[in-house]
Amino acid sequence: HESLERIRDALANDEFVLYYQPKVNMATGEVVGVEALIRWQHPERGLLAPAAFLPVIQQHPLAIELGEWVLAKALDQFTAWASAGIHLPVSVNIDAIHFQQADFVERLRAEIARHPDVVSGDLMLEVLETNALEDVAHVASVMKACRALGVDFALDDFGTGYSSLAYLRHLPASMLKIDRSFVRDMLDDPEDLTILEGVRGLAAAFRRDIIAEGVETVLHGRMLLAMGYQLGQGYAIARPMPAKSIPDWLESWR
Ligand code: G
Ligand code: G
Ligand code: NA
Ligand code: MN
Repeated sequence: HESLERIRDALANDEFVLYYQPKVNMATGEVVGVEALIRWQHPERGLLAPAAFLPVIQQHPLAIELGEWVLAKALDQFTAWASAGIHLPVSVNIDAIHFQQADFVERLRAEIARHPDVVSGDLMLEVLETNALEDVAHVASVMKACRALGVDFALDDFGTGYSSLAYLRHLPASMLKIDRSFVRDMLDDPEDLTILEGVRGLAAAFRRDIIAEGVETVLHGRMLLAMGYQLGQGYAIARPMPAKSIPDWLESWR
């Protein structure tokens, strides 16, 4: 693990990069958006995954700074694609510490205003349902204010937290991302299959969209489709890739 100070320097030195992983409608083939995933282009250690540095800053104010960098970068990229005639809604992972930031909604509003191509439905924020959403009423009101800006939320890794059902009940997130652990083992484990079926039913009952992450093989995709999961993300569709690779991927996917 890297130190907090080193991560601060990396932000100042512009060593972070965003990769993008497509999300598709597996029934129609439509590309519904991309998820921005941070990487650290470390001068000595090479390309580092988030697990190597995000845990160090979790719940630290630096996570807010990094989150704002990610948001700005992702919206810049959205705008660059839009200018090239490619409309790709983008989702960004945010640390729950943003909900403790008094001016979060105002700063989000300003960032969106800096990107006039971004309209309602173009930006989604993915929130891990496991970390620090304890004050559900407060988080719900912040989410509501963001939704008024046209920003949607996804509950990430859905089903792994202690309070999944309370979050589903109380948070105005339009999307559930069923955790990839359930998807990974669905072909061998009937209990995971049951969970996938149950969560799909819950999503339908609560009128939320649902996406399966970790779609690693075509067989996973076929099974998911048969179970009523239309949206998917995973290695069988596309790996996370640099922004510059997206146009070629779109071409090959068509
Ligand atoms: O890209 P990878 O699968 O290694 O990501 C691992 C984890 O890191 C995932 O849970 C993902 O949600 C999280 N993650 C990726 N990029 C970001 C980011 O920009 N901000 C935050 N807070 N989490 C991220
Ligand atoms: O949910 P979360 O944001 O943590 O997940 C995003 C991470 O999952 C990305 O960093 C990406 O590298 C990883 N990922 C994406 N698709 C797959 C997949 O099909 N299988 C596995 N094992 N990991 C995946
Ligand atoms: Na995510
Ligand atoms: Mn996830």
